[in-house]
Amino acid sequence: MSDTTPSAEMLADMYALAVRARKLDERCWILHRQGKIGFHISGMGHEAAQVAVTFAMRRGHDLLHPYYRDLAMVLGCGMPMADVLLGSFGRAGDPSSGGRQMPNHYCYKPGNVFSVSSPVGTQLPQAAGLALAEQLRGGDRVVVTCIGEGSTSEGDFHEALIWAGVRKLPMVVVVENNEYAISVPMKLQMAIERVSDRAGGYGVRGVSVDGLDLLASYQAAREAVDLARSGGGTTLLEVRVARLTPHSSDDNDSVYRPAAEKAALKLKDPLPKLRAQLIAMGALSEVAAREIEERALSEVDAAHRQAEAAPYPPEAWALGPVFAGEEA
Ligand SMILES: Cc1ncc(C[n+]2csc(CCOP(=O)(O)OP(=O)(O)O)c2C)c(N)n1
Ligand SMILES: [Mg+2]
Repeated sequence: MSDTTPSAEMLADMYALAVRARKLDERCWILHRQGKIGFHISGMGHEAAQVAVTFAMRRGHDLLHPYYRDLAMVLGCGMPMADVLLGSFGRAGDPSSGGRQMPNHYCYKPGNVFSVSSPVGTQLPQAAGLALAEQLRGGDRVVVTCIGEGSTSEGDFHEALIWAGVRKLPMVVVVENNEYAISVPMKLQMAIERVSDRAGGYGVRGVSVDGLDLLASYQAAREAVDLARSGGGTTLLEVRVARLTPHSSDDNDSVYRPAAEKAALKLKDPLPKLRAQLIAMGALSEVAAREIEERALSEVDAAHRQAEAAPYPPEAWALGPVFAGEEA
């Protein structure tokens, strides 16, 4: 057993984070179908990998530049559920944008979570810039940034990875490979089997791991974060996950995803597997698991009530402020 093996207490905390993300995610789909929120994009199927990466970070110290599926990561970095839902409901108190961004464009300054931008891939050069700044300052913070496999075809990815390799930046680039970019399957996105095979071309370390397996993902993420902190440079960490939902609330995946493939997705859900694994290991009892699940649901209910009752932004906010210092 390596010294990075999580304790039973930490495993229970990891399960709790995965469950909190799942319950909130499920509530958002319900709210969307009820016509109460305008949009939702899901992290379902990505949670084990996201929890693993979050726990590998020094949360509140390291920096996270996430993408739209990273619900478990932003919750793990301290973003309250109510803040997430204030964004979903487009309310004035939304910390990401005062209710003017699309939902799931997370930002949480107290947890060092940088703002998600809609054009995919833009977080990569921004994260490389943060990592370069940290390196120049002589700090020990690691920058973790996440991206879907489809978005690694963007020039932004290429440019960021070049910098990462040349400057040995203290960064981990997590590629959440769910094998689809909206409707485009992986074999039409790239002519390689593993996204991590791209790493060598930039002079960075490339690792692929089963992102449905929390323990394997945690070991891989810890190695990558520790290496980055100790001056060993960037790792491109590919976590092989499953997109359990359509691309977003506004997508119909039945038109491009074979029915048999969709049916098989249930078997890929990382949460029941994690639950059974932790109980078998003795890290969780059935009662403790149920308590975690009930607590998460109560937290979602409270956040839901709070966000739905919150006021909308004033009309004038629609015209500003967009830039710092600008008045509405
Ligand atoms: C520059 C840019 N091009 C296209 C889009 C539209 N778009 C939004 S998400 C997405 C798919 C991204 O797929 P992937 O990177 O695999 O992430 P996933 O959604 O599968 O997690 C696309 C094409 C966009 N937002 N930005
Ligand atoms: Mg994808």
